[in-house]
Amino acid sequence: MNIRFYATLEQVERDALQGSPIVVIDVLRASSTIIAAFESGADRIIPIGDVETASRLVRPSERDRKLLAGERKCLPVPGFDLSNSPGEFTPERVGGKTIVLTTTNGTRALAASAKAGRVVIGALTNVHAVALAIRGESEAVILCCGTEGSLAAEDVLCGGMLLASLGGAVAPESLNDAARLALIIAERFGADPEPFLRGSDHGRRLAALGLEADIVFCSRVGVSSCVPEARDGTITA
Ligand code: 3SL
Repeated sequence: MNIRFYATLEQVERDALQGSPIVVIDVLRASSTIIAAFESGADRIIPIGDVETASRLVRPSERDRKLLAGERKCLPVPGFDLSNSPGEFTPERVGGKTIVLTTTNGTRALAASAKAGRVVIGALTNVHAVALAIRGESEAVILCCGTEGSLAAEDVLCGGMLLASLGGAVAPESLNDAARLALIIAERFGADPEPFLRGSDHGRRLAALGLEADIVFCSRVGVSSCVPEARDGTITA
């Protein structure tokens, strides 16, 4: 399998991806939250780039079956049902529901991936399941979303762990420098990612806002076999 590895979303937006399967990784927190929602029985997730459009998509009369979720500057959006904390997405809150989700980077990455052949949502929690799901592909793009234009160490770690999990299926000559560094980071920190996530820029930002529980939640490796995929603007499991 040939791999194209992107350490930030901005590089992908320049390259205009078409055709290839793509794994979108936003460990803190959009990808982890999407996986948690499906683990709790959510029916589907509609990713939307901006708060206004998301709000328009859920009429007050639909609020019993359609929820508004997301964040801006890591914080809940006033009037929304849920923020972007994966622990909030319990079976009681989201079971059987449609979730309209808007986040700063994650939903933008999904929009940039719209022309990809297949769009898979990856995080530490489902990293091994994602490797199994894409193993048969002849090529794949690994997109580490980063945060507001900057590299996010936790996404690169997860990308490296995905490469490690793919193992011999990957053509080594296809790996760029970012992928090779990701593999080194995975080897060094993959066995116990929580301290690594806590020390990352975004981890420290979340901790300062009292969101340590989200870091713990998102650090759990391979606890989910759920592999959400986006198609025609909707994510399903
Ligand atoms: O930007 C995003 O998609 C979010 O995951 C960032 S946050 O952790 O929810 O602030």
